[in-house]
Amino acid sequence: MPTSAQLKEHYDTHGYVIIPGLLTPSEHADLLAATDRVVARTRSGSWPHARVVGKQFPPYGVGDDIWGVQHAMHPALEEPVFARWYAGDAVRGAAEMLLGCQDEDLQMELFNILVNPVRSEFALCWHRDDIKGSASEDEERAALTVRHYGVQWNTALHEDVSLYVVPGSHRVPRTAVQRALSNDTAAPADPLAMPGAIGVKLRVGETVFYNNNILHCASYSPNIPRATLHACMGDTRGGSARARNILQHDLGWMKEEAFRESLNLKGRQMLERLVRMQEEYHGKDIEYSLEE
Ligand SMILES: O=C(O)CCC(=O)C(=O)O
Ligand SMILES: [Fe+2]
Repeated sequence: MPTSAQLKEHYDTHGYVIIPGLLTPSEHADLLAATDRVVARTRSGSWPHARVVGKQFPPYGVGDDIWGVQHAMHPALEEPVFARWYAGDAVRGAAEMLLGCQDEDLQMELFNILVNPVRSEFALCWHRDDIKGSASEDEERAALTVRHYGVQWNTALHEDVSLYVVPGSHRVPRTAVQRALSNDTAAPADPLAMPGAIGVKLRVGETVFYNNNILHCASYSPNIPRATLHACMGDTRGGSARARNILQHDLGWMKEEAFRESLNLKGRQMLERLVRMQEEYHGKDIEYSLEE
């Protein structure tokens, strides 16, 4: 087993790292059972917050097939295992190790679930989450040298072969060939045609943490069951650096008392830091209480 320092070194150098063991067998069973219930609700239309086949970025709209479920921690889903695991020691510990921060810096962010479509294949084009494909080389270079104050991860509840990344691309602008293959519109016929690309294969229970500005894409097949927890967490030392990426998702429900009450102490503290960032970014909504 690599040391923490080796894992962090791999993450910093290559823009991603695979870490096993962030869930116990009983957590895996509980998370998978909760995921199956939530996915069934979403496929039937009773949970409206879906990632819809045909649409890569929010707002996702409506459609007849899905590739993901939004807001796993929403109290209306009544699945507290998601928030308990998210705010638990294993996940927080890994995030703190990669961010080089402490518990008191951690900010709650997004927690979604990625699944296979059931009707047709679907794929995401090559992209960076927080830099547009149309960015010039100089814009790209400038955005990539800004320090990153968050981690994003995929945790596989079934084996997962959907994600592709270009290791090291979180630090350098695209080459001309890479740029031509990441135009934000066409899904790749063959992800491995991208120079430098590798497929990220996760065994059950493994987690890949990746810099969300690494060049990445994903491909989904109705014949390959997928149930992958997809989440991110911030480091408040970055101020509102995370706001643009995080607040594009509709997070009003996270400010409701029912959600706060569903969390343990660590979860509440992380939530309070998110709410504070949201207030600073929008400069309003000051009535929300940050008191315990
Ligand atoms: O399906 C995946 O693993 C990647 C999803 C992704 O890149 C995104 O939602 O921006
Ligand atoms: Fe992405």
